[in-house]
Amino acid sequence: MIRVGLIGAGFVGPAHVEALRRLGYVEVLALAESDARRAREKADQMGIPEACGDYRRLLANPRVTVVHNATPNRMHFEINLHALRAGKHVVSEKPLAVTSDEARRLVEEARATGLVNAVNFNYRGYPLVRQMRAMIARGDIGQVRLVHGSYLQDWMTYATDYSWRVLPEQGGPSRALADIGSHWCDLAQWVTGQRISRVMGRLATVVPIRFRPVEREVEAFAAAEGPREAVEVRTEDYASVLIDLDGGATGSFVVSQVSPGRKNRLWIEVDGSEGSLAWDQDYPDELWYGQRGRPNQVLPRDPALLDVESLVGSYLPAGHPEGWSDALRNLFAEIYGFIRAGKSPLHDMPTYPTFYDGLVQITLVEAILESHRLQQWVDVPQLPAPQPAAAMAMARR
Ligand code: SOE
Repeated sequence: MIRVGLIGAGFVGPAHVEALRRLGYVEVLALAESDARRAREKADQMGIPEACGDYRRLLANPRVTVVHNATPNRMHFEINLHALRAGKHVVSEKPLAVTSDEARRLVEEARATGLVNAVNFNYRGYPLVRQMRAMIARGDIGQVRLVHGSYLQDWMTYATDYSWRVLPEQGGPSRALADIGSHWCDLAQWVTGQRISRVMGRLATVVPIRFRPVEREVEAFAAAEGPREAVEVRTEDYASVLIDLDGGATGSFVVSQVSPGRKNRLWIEVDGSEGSLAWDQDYPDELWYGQRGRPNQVLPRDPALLDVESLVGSYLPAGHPEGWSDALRNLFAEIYGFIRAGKSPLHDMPTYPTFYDGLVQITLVEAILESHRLQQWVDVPQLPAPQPAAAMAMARR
C-alpha cells in the first residue's frame, strides 16, 4: 500500500481521494485542513483515519509517502516546498505556485531531492486527448498549422458569485488565465509537441465589483448565503490571446468564467496540412477528425480503436461514457505507476505533468499579463527541460 496525506478538502480534494481509491493500492491515511475541527469533520465524511489542523503534523507522519496539495493557490509554494523537504513525493494542484520565481525554486528543490513531483493538469488524462497527441505525433494530420480553442465557464457570471480566487493575495495576480487558461495551454503544447513562444493577450474584468459573503469561505462552483461586503475585483474574468508556437504553428484561445451556460467547456482544435482534430470536454468520448477530400469522422472512445499509447488504465468498453473523474484517475494511475515502480525523475522520464510543466504554465501566464499591460506581443521565456539520466544516455548514443 502507498499511503497518502491530503492537504485541503475544498472542491477538488475529495475528487483526489475518490480517484486515488480507485487505483486499489493506495490508502488515503491522513487529512490536514485549516483547523482541527473542520479536518476531523471532512475526514469522517470521506472515511480518512487521521486528521489534523496543521499540515506540518501530516508532513511529520512517517507512514505518509505521498502528499497531495489541494489548498488555495497562495499556500501551494510553502506546502510543496515543505513536503519535499520532509521527503514526500508531491502531487500539487495547479498553479504550482503564484509566481515563476517560487515555481523555479520548487523545480530546483524537487530536482535536488529526486522525489516524484507532479502537477494536476488532469485534462491530459482523457483517453481521446491522448489519442489526439498520438495521431499528431504520427503525422496523421500532416504539419500542424493552427491551434485554437477556448475554455469557458459561467460560475463567476453574477456579481454575487465569489471565490477566494478573485483576490490576488489569495489566488495570485491572474484568475481566469491561471485557473483554466493554464489547462488549455498545457494541452495545446502537450498534444502538438510545440511550445508557445510568443503571446499577445487582451484581458478584461467584466464584473468590477463582487459581493463577498462575510461569514465563510466559498468553494469553487458553490453557492453562498448570508451577509456580504463589496470588493473590488483585480483579477481577469476573461482573456483572449493570440499565440505563436515554436514549431511554426500559430493560433488563439479565449478563456472566460463569465459565459452563461458554459459550465466547464474546454475545446481545442488542431488544424494540420492533411487533417484536423478537435476535442470538446462537453463530449469527451468523441474525437472529431476532419479531412478535406474525404468525409469527416468521429472517433469514439473505444479501447479497441485507440492507439496503445492512449491506454493508461483499464477503460470501460465503448458505449459506457467516461468523464472528468475517470480522466483524473487515469492521470493518477500514471503518477502512481511511476512511484510504485520505484522510479525517480532523476533517472526516468516522467510521462505525467511535473513541477517543470507547472513552471512553464506560470511563465506563460506572466508573459500574457505583461503583454496585456504593454499592449504588444511578448516573447515567452523558454526554460530548459530537466533531463533524466536515462534520456541523456539515449541522446549520447
Ligand atoms: C474552477 O475554475 C476549476 O475548478 C479549476 O480550478 C479547475 O482546475 C478546472 O478543472 C475546473 O474549474
